[in-house]
Amino acid sequence: MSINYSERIPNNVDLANDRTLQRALEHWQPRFLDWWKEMGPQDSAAADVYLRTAVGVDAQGWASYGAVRMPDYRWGIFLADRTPDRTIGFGDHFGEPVWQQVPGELRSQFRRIIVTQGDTEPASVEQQHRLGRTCPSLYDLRNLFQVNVEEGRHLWAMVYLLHAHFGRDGREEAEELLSRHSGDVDKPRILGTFNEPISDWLSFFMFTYFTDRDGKFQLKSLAESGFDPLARTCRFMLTEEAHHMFVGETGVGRVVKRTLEAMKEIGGDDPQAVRNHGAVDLPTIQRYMNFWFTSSLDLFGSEVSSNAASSFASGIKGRPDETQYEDHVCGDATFALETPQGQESVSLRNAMNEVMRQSYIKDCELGIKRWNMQIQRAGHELRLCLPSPRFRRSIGAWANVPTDPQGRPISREEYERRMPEWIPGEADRDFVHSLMKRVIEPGKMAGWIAPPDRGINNLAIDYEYVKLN
Ligand code: BYC
Repeated sequence: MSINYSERIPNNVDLANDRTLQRALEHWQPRFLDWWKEMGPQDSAAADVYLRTAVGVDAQGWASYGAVRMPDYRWGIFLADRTPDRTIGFGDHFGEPVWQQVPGELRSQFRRIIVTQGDTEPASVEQQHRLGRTCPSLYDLRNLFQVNVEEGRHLWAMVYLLHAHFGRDGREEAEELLSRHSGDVDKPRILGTFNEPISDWLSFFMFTYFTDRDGKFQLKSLAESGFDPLARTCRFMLTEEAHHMFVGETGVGRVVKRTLEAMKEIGGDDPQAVRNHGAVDLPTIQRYMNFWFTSSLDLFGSEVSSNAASSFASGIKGRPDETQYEDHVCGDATFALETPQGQESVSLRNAMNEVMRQSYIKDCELGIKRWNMQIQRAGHELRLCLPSPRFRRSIGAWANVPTDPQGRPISREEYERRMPEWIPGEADRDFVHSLMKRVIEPGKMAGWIAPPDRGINNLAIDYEYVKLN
């Protein structure tokens, strides 16, 4: 079904024919807009931004580009088209027809997962609230705003499911999604990473590389769900998510590129000299990577999880790209797990979080390889690398086990003493913050980041992507 933009809430779910649901969502809409005004991107209300808006959900022509005032952005409800005769692809209900309504006995589990997913979307907008004030270019400012409006739309996606399928509980949860706030001591966001401040653009690029990639994997696993409306909404969200990871990968790549240019200009790799030259030294980039990667690893939950086992068994949440596996039931399969106590064999269903985490780590490695190729081509020895998944964990078997970044157990005293070598310390943050100066002349870039290879939608890099008015 095509997207109807003539309605107050654009949608392709035939909202006009469900007046109760339409009224409930129209009641939530002003609250969302108030939240956006207060917590969304600062100083953006008067700006015309070159944004991509969905006009259809098919693979070809879903995106249309044009200048939009962000408060007028048409956040709406878009589900990927239905796959006829779709069946459940995993777990105890393997092969049975998918559900168009939530089965009563799975209601609270589904609600918990949809709320957790929904909570991350506004959380990330809140985390990025102030970044516009220090944007390195108009191109980057536009990308930040694009990411923000799409996270806002992803919130709409989950709120639609809550309103349409969970009655009064769902409506209450939708309200709560706007009343928890990132970093709030009394009402924080649900998952750890979404309460970490993102106060500089290096963190923003790391977040979009590592944390949005968790989004990719979680959405892929929910796109397998037996609850068809959830699967369809996640399939469409994934098309938007890809741009966020592009922002992260190219963002970090451009920082590395500028650093390598600076190293060439000064004829050396001394970190302090690189800093004096106005670029971010490679060891600092590594420390930022360590921080956001380890925090994002926790987002997959515990290695051994009865929640994960029951989500898989009951058809709520599969594995990303479930069709790549041969066994979709995993009734008595086992999984070899490395724990601080040694190797343990656990039921595969219980280890589904770890299966996903391992696929995620492989995916993270691809970008690191590309950044290292840049460093190698520039003739330098240093290589960026992902720390061990045992390092600095707060969730799961390795939580609170002191190890070094290679995953070797060490004493707590050494762990605490050496932490500033491994993740950004105050001096690193102060330095990175000192670089964050707003650049808003079309085509100009801040001195710590290289220009992108190309502009948005084949436009020039010096196109005025944001008219600040
Ligand atoms: N922080 O059995 P366990 C995205 C809680 S990102 C705090 O180990 P389970 C995006 C857990 O909630 C993708 N708490 O794990 C990216 C549970 O608490 P309750 C977001 C944590 O349940 C960038 C308890 O520990 N989507 O889209 O198997 C920008 C025991 O849980 C954490 C999803 O996460 C943590 N890191 O799996 C914008 C998908 N980890 O319920 C957007 C939906 C665990 O006992 N969520 N806990 O009070 C899920 O599938 C699961 O909730 C999790 C955890 C994978 C998160």
